[in-house]
Formats: sequence, C-alpha cells, structure tokens
Amino acid sequence: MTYNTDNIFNKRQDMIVDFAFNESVAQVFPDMIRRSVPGYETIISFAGLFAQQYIQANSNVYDLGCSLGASTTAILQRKIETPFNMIAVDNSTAMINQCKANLAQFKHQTVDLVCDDLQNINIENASFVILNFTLQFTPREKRQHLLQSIYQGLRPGGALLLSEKIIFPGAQDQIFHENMHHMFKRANGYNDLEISQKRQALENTLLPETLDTHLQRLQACGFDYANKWFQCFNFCSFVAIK
Ligand code: GEK
Repeated sequence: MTYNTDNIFNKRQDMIVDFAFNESVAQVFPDMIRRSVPGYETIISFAGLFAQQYIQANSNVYDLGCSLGASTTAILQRKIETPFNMIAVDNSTAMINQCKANLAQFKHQTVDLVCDDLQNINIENASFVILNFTLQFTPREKRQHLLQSIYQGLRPGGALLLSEKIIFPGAQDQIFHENMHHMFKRANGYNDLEISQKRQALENTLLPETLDTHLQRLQACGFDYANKWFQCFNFCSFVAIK
C-alpha cells in the first residue's frame, strides 16, 4: 500500500475542528506520524525487540490504538517462535480497515482486529501490551483505571510499552522542547500554517501529561519496575514490568 503525503492542514481553514482519525487521516497516516513524532520509527522497531524479550508462551499480546498496525507489524516481522495471540484494537473504522489490509501479508500469524474503544477491551492472560501514543487521546480521569486493568490482565513478568507526548513542569523546558519539536516539523516539510492549524485541532483531543505523572501512575498500579527508556524532545516511551 502506498500512502499519500500529509497536506491536511496546508490550506487555511476558517474553523478548525477537533482532530479525528477519519478516512483522510488514515490515507496519510504513516507520512503524518513519521514527520510529526520525533523518534517514532525508533520506538516502532524497538517494539519488536521488547516483544521478543517479554512475550510468554500461549499468552495474549495487545496493540491498543494500533492505527495501521505499525507496532503489530514490527512484532510479526520478528517471527517469534513462542506461540502467542495477537490482538490489535482501534476505535477508528478507517484505521482498522486499512490495518487489516496491511497485516494480510503475514501468513504465519493471524491477528484479531477489534474496532472498539480500548476502554471496553478485557485484558487477560497478557504478556505484552502496547499503548503507542494512544493513552494521550483518552480522558485523563480514565487513565488510572485503564492502566490498572492492563496491570491486572498482565501475567507476572509481562510488560507494558507506553509512549506519549509529554509536557514539562518548568517553563524553560517546555519552551525548549516545543521549539525543537516545531523545528523538527519544519525540517520535515510542514509550514507554520500547517503546524499551527494541526496544533489547534489537537488541543482538545491530545491531552499530554508530565513524565512524573506517568511514572507515578504506573507505580500506583503496582508495576514492579517502571521507567522511561526513550525520549526525543517532548516524546517519550516508558516500559513497565509486572
Ligand atoms: C502506531 N499506535 O502507529 N480506543 C481505541 N483507539 C483509540 C482511542 C480509543 N479510546 N483513542 C484513540 N484511538 C499507533 C499510533 S495514533 C497516535 C497511534 C497519533 C486510536 C486512534 O484512532 C489512532 O489510530 C490511535 O489511537 C492514535 O504506533 O496519531 O499521534
């Protein structure tokens, strides 16, 4: 499948509506996320490595907010010999339809594709769970409960990979990382109008938190180990082990 270049925000819009993962976004998504999220490709390839380390025999592996299946693809490309069930979830029909087509290339492993809100998913018998830039789109007050249910559904020794855009408690840090993120997008061909219209569209939908809030929440869930393993400007990835 070839995807189009993201130019969704390059025309001035009279009224900016909240960002939605619709058909037009799904058609440009790989280009959009690669040009917008510093470190995205590194995190995706490392998801395969985490999978190899943490997947346990006859367990479930969840990719929550799978979009077009990038993390699932990274896992399946590893050809892990331990038998496991792969479950990929997204509440966008456009994403799930395209994800299904993308994953059809894998003949050695089927994937249960679920089009639903991840809050409705019963996590059970899990050894590896991925929330790659998904938790940030759920209401803040629901996050503790969600992560707690992931913790409950994980086997001992199982892992959660959580990646998020973060904010900083200090103004200087916030300004530095925001500026560098802006430069990253400029360097990837987005102009100032596109950057500011996208920022406005995401204002009410992508709700970032600080690094400490994430780590404290993971600790409160009961994880044995929780730490940041990757950061590129204001984008971070955590691992938590039960
Ligand atoms: C990747 N993980 O390529 N329930 C299910 N899905 C949701 C929900 C929800 N409540 N809220 C948002 N989504 C992917 C990238 S993108 C990140 C994840 C980004 C879905 C939404 O439809 C979208 O596909 C995904 O989460 C977020 O590694 O665009 O910044």
